[in-house]
Amino acid sequence: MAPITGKAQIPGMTDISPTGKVPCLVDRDQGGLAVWESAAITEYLNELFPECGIWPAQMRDRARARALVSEMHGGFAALRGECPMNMRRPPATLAVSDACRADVARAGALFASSLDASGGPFLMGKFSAVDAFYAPVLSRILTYNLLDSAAVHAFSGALENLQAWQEWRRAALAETAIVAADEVGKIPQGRWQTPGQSPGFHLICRMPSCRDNHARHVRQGPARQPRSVHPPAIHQSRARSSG
Ligand SMILES: N[C@@H](CCC(=O)N[C@@H](CS)C(=O)NCC(=O)O)C(=O)O
Repeated sequence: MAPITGKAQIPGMTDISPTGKVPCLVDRDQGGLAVWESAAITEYLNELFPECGIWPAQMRDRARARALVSEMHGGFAALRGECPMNMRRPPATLAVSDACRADVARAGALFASSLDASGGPFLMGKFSAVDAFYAPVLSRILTYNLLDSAAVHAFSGALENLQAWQEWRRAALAETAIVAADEVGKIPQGRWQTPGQSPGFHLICRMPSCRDNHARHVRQGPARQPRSVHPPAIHQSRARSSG
């Protein structure tokens, strides 16, 4: 496991992944071909293993699956910005913005409509790329107690039964590095922020991936309830449990 500290901080990282980010697949069978960006990796794996059902078999289902994956890839900005995936965080409610609540409502609705349409247990019936893309969304919903619905329970039940999910979770729990910027909602005394609690100060996160949060905290000013609290900028190694 290599700690991710941003492309400026890991010597050689951009030699592997041009953006300095993960995921990046390197195919040694193709002379070390690098494929970065999760959507491109998905298509590459589908070309290599067409029999694996990465996309559904029917054209109509593939169209819907690709739309859902594109929506996830380019959307859910508020949820992703405010609620970093953090499998080690004890589940606890986080006060989030209206935009984040809208993202969660949309995720809940698409879980419900997809499970209804497909009959489950996964979003397109059988496990597919759609589930892989929405697993981090589901993880955030569970970690921050953002939505309790039948569809969330059904989807989490299906994912948690997967060996891949269990291995992912085991690996995340085994990580020892603390990514300070991702410890959202934890106030300095070590207590978790709960709705209605205000730590009474604003901390500015200078991590590169959190510039949006920085702007929002500054704009909100001290009179308003902070949506989330990031510890101060700490230039330490970053280890991601997810994308
Ligand atoms: N659009 C890219 C997003 C890649 C991305 O943002 N990766 C994050 C982890 S989820 C990362 O590597 N961040 C590096 C860092 O924050 O230092 C994709 O879908 O693959």
